[in-house]
Amino acid sequence: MIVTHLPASTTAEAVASVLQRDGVAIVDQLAEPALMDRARGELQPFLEATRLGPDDFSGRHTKRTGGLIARSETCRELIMHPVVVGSVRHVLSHVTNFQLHLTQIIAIGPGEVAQQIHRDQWAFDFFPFPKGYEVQCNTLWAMTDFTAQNGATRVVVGSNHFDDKLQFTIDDTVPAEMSKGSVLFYTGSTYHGGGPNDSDATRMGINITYNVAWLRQEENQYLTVPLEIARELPENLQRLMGYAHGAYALGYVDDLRDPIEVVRPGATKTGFGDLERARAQMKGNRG
Ligand SMILES: O=C(O)CCC(=O)C(=O)O
Ligand SMILES: [Fe+2]
Repeated sequence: MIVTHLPASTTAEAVASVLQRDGVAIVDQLAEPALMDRARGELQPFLEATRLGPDDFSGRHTKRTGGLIARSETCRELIMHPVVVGSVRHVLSHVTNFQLHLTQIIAIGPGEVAQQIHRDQWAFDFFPFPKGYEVQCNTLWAMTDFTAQNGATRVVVGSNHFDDKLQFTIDDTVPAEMSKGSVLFYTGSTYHGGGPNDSDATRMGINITYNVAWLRQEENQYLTVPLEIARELPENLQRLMGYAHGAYALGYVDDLRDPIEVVRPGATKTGFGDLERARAQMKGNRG
């Protein structure tokens, strides 16, 4: 059981095809290490102000700092990275639209123990989605190197094909080791968990996840990113945050208006026409 590594020159199709097979893939060095340092610099004050996790699942030696769109311009680049968005589009191509699910630094401190092995899609109240129906596609960017010793994410390769609600121990997993600037992809159905940190330094990752737009987001983007900031963002990022229809009738504003109009007045004439364009575009991109 090994995690497949792809080079930074990979295509979204290649990532999606490994994800279809294994539920997990790493793209090496997709970002320059300097970009990860820049993100870290922007986020340092927020990290320092973050409290340790309140329970075993969050991790009592782990800090989780969110709101990355508002707090870090560099993270916006990671969120919109074409290889990532392209891969997500493939993995979630069975739905009308997808959206940003959460943005969070996960800083696993020395002494942290292994997190319970889980599927991220259990967040949806443990709904038993049909096998093969992915509702989530996740990324975890390495802000430091990820090693077996410092808490690299533990994964069960191929577990996207397994039954639901299984229990695993760390011995059933392998560490997703990667260098700073690399990114781990894993689907919502893939069993995984944060690794134990037996080193004396903090393992830092940026977790950016995407889900089908007919489900609720983990991080509430509308309330996390102040409207003054949301209004200034690029249109494709606004749409990804959720200022878009989730499906034909989902998420409209008052008189069937497209939510994009709230942050970008005049962006569309009619809500549904825009959705049709988005659909056609998605089909074209898939083609
Ligand atoms: O930080 C990690 O390596 C993974 C954490 C995780 O899986 C989670 O919090 O859901
Ligand atoms: Fe997880």
